[in-house]
Amino acid sequence: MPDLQRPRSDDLDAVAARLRHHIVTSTTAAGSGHPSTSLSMVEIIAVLYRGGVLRYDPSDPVNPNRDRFILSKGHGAPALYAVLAEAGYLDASELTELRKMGSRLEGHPNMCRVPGVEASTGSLGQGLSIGVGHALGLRLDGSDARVYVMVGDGESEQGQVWEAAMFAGNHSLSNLTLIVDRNGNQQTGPVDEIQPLSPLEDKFEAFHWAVRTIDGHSLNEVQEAFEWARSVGDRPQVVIANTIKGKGVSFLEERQSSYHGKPLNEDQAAIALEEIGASV
Ligand SMILES: Cc1ncc(C[n+]2csc(CCOP(=O)(O)OP(=O)(O)O)c2C)c(N)n1
Ligand SMILES: [Mg+2]
Repeated sequence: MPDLQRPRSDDLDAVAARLRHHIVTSTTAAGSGHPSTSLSMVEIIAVLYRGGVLRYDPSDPVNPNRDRFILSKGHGAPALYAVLAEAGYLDASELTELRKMGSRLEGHPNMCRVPGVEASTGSLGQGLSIGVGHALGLRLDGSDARVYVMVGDGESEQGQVWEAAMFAGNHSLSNLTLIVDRNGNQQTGPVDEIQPLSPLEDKFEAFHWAVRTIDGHSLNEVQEAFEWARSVGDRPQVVIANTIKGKGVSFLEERQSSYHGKPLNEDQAAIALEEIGASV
């Protein structure tokens, strides 16, 4: 079997801008969905899929040697669909079918309908457990494929996340990388006011994980973090990515804690697209 490629774009800034464009247009066309959630994860998925991190082939989506990306915070589906289009799994013209009756681009990702979706998520808290299963299975198979899971910070209040983290640490699952999209906000307000996670680094270290904290909007820092993760070798790694909910759209950034799950109307979307400035 030929080696899988790690696709790489020359212009990740342009990739990120296109992802933001599609996040806004798809959720506005749907009249529902989670644009601010999706905007906070853009640089991370841009680097994963187009920055030479994940090995994959859109013409062979279940190749056993592929690296896996599991979006545990499944309400970020508009971002996942946008990057799957960027990666060649979907046609970008389909993105505005999001959440329409009969569309396979459901509000939360459905692995039975969309190629490239590794897990059906949306009920928060489950993705890391699924990733642990993949990582353990790949190790048993002697595969060098890697598993990447993204969780939200509000999601990380759930007990199942910590059960999976404890298991991964105890079993030294070095082929597993967790990304925490630490945008500081959950559905009803700031994480620090509802159920603080701090000191998050210490908690993962206590569970035998290697830990790195970065600016999740710096393409360089994201890229370096994934290089670091691959080099760790003896334990699972967590990249704690400090992000901004709604990043790239000024009026979402200003009201991070009150814009969860709200699409932009047509006028707002026009302003947002101007700020994003993508050429699509
Ligand atoms: C088990 C479960 N409980 C509640 C919800 C409803 N819900 C959807 S998004 C969300 C907040 C998630 O916050 P966070 O993980 O920080 O994600 P963000 O949108 O900030 O990226 C909640 C509570 C859900 N989807 N699943
Ligand atoms: Mg959050």
